Amino acid sequence: MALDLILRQGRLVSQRGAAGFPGHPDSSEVDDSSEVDSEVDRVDIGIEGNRIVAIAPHLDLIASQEIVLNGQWVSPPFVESHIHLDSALTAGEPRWNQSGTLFEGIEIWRERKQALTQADVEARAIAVLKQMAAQGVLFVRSHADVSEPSLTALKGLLAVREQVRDWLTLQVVAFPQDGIYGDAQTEQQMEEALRLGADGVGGIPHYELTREDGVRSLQRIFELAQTYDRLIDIHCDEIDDDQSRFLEVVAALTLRTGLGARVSASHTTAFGSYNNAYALKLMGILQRTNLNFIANPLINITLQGRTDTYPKRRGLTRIKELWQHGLNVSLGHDCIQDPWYSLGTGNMLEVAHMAIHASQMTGLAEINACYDMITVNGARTLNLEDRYGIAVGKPANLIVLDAESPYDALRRRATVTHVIAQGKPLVETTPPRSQWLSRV
Ligand code: 17E
Ligand code: FE2
Repeated sequence: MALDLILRQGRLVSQRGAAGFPGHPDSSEVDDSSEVDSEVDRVDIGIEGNRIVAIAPHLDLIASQEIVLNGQWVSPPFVESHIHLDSALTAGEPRWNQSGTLFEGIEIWRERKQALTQADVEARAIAVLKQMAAQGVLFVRSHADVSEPSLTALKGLLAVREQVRDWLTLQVVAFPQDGIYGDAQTEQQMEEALRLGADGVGGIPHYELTREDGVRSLQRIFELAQTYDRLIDIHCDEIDDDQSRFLEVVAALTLRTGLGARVSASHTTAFGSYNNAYALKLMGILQRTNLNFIANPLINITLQGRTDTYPKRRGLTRIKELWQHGLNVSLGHDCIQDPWYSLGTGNMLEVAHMAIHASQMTGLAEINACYDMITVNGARTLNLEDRYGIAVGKPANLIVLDAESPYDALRRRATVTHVIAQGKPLVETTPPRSQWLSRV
């Protein structure tokens, strides 16, 4: 039998947490003395069509194309669990965010989005997705602002979802940036977005006009998700206010509806400001829910803490403690060059690198957990189930890194040398190499 593609002599680093609960400290991973890569194997990976059909130390088969990896490490692709593709690449339009706050960002975006066209949204979104895929990201969840009656951002991103379908899986969440009850129309626009095919229902309870509106918005979001059978991903408590407590409402609704892992709470930065007595009680409730948590360390650490002088808060949710309590945490960029954040390159290793620093997850098991947060945990957040991972029978999505292990990849933010998307090579990158010219 001739296969379509064989990757020869790749190394698979078995993520021990991945079989059960990824990154869960109940697994042997918490022991910092354990080796990172005790289960390293050199294998050939056979691909037919868009599936992995064989994995073995040596495949005695031929293929139309072979790539020899010489022991390079093969990983499942990166998962971007939270980005706003509709506003990406608009930094400085019409002006720069001078205060650096979430709220000035929302004001600037309100001005910029008046000029949106579907072509403008599509061109910027595709440019960013190509930038990300070139660095190993093949699964992306994007929010699409549905606060404008035209629904241009949403329609643009739904069109992009189809255009990239052969090489990247895009989920689109209907996100009411200005609040569901900020005006009389947004609630209907949310529903229209779901009819048009949005994958998820979004929300922003901490930005609704009152606490009661915030709670009501969450009730409506859960109703809509049940009616239309969609996922939920809420921008929740993205503020340093220790009184912003919508996460407990999300938890209660998740328990009562039984929606569990179909629900994600994004940002939850106020959790970093809650007093420890409340945080401890809340953590116990969260453990009963199966909720997913998405942190955006690059943006959280720059947007939050802006009203503090010194000491200054990090403005990040309790990433380490959520992980220690067995909850699923994944990471996203949130922004790439937009009114909220002018930097960003689409490299998930930068996102995890920031999480390691800002959450002080510097132990080896903790560093490995941060790698899980940009891979397997993200797949869980996106409800990808058996569509993700390297095993016979799964779709052939995988990346090759110029690194020995997750730790090595994160430390050096290593180059992704090969990206294989749905069975076909998509991108190849040669790592930079310095050449010494004298004095050595
Ligand atoms: N909108 C919002 O409410 N929060 C954010 N972090 C971004 C957009 C980027
Ligand atoms: Fe966001």
